[in-house]
Amino acid sequence: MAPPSSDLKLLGSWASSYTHRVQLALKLKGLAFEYAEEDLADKSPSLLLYNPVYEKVPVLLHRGRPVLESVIILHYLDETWPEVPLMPADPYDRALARFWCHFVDDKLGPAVGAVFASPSDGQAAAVEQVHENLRLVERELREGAFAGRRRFFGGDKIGVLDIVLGCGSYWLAVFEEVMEVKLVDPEAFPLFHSWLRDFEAQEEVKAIIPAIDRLLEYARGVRQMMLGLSTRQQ
Ligand SMILES: N[C@@H](CCC(=O)N[C@@H](CS)C(=O)NCC(=O)O)C(=O)O
Repeated sequence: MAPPSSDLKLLGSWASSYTHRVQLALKLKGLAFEYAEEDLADKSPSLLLYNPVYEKVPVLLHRGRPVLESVIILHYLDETWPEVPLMPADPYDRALARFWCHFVDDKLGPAVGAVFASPSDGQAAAVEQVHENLRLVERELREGAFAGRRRFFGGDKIGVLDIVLGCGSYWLAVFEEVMEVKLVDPEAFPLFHSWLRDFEAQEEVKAIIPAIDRLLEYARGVRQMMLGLSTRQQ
């Protein structure tokens, strides 16, 4: 049963893919929630109170108690409201989903972030790191753990790994444009590419991901700031 909206409150940031993970999970589960936009340059007392360790969004408050870290929040939601499951039923499939969620945050995400932060002379190496990680995903989809999977990693419906891998993957297209690089060549990564297009076409996902123009403007601003900082440091 969906809780009354006062039960769930999300502290988030509009451009944060970690926040989008939680928003998407809440939407897929049909859970009403209150949303508070955080200014990450001027964090609210609530954010500092509820996440004093990392001081980061997202923070989910359930009846006033904070749940922290996007993937932990997804698991919490799944355990508390299991009616629309995000985790696979089989323990081995659950272990796989957890492992690849970890891979997204531990390897793929940082590699994508490094492209965005790279100076022009380090860009090619940073792009190669992303390709190396995408090759790993493509191989799993073609002949590894996810060969023969149904439409999504979660089966016919979006699951936890779709959420974790998919929320953030739209930054690939944003960084391609801002940095003038090719990150997801459909010919090199056909299975990943078609999975991503399918994920992004889902109504629930379209409702969460901000407009590309807004993301582009934001990314260009951050890139300018980074370039300004790096020239000042020279
Ligand atoms: N591992 C965290 C990462 C969250 C994260 O990096 N949040 C960023 C926004 S995208 C943030 O709050 N940054 C503020 C800061 O670093 O001061 C999660 O999965 O929730």
